[in-house]
Amino acid sequence: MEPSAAWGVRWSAATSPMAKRYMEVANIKQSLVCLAADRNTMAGLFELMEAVGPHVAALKTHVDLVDDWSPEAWGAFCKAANEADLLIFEDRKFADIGKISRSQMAGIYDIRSWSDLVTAHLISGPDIVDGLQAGWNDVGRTGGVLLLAQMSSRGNLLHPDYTREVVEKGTAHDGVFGFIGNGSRPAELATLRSAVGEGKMIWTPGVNLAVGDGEMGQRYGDPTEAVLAGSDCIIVGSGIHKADDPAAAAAAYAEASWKGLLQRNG
Ligand code: S5P
Repeated sequence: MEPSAAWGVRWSAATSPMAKRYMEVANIKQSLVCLAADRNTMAGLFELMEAVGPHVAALKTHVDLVDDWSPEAWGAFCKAANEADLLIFEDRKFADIGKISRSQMAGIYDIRSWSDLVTAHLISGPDIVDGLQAGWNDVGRTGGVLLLAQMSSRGNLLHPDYTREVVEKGTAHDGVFGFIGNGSRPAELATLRSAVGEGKMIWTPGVNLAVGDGEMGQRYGDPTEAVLAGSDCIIVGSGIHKADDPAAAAAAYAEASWKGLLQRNG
């Protein structure tokens, strides 16, 4: 199937090269799954990626939770991710002023040199997006920012008025790839999608085939319902990496997400 047929209006409306790249990979793998690779050893990360790479379209990392991190091991990990056709998304949740965010793209982890996408809060104002873009620009690379418009955790402070302002500012900025929405609440997600329109991505954590409450205030909704409500990518962590058979779990999430996309555009 052509990506334009699978993605419908999103294919023509979301014109950023990174969005097109994601939609193409998702189409080839028939998977709208981003693996939240929340393992804290390099060996665990390699093992996970090897098992689930064919079933997922992107890889989300938290570079600062790895116990035995080294630049060499991380370089090899990112190379393997690129070879598995995965966009690399560092979920750093930047929140500082523009110039500091730019500097934080460098430092020991040098996020600007290997990430394709990063998350940011817009709490400090829109210059953070320019700061992050300057970070990629400093090493001759391009990337996209996912702004947190909603969160999946209970009691979070991203209230509807805040969400509305994030969407207003984010949709107008070329450096913004899209938004993080709350995958655990399809109704909230549908509201977010109508505010965002068709031109930007919405990626959603808080998704699990076992709907309900997770650890420490996490909440989970159904993957297919999230896609039907307007999500373009389901971010799945423990549903895959804590499964007895991560490859089979990843395939099940891929199928649930792909079914949702075909139904949404059918
Ligand atoms: O609102 C949010 C935003 C994010 S990016 N809620 C989240 O859970 N996340 C991330 O998604 C979180 O940092 C974690 O890496 C992943 C969810 O993991 P799971 O194990 O609950 O599926």
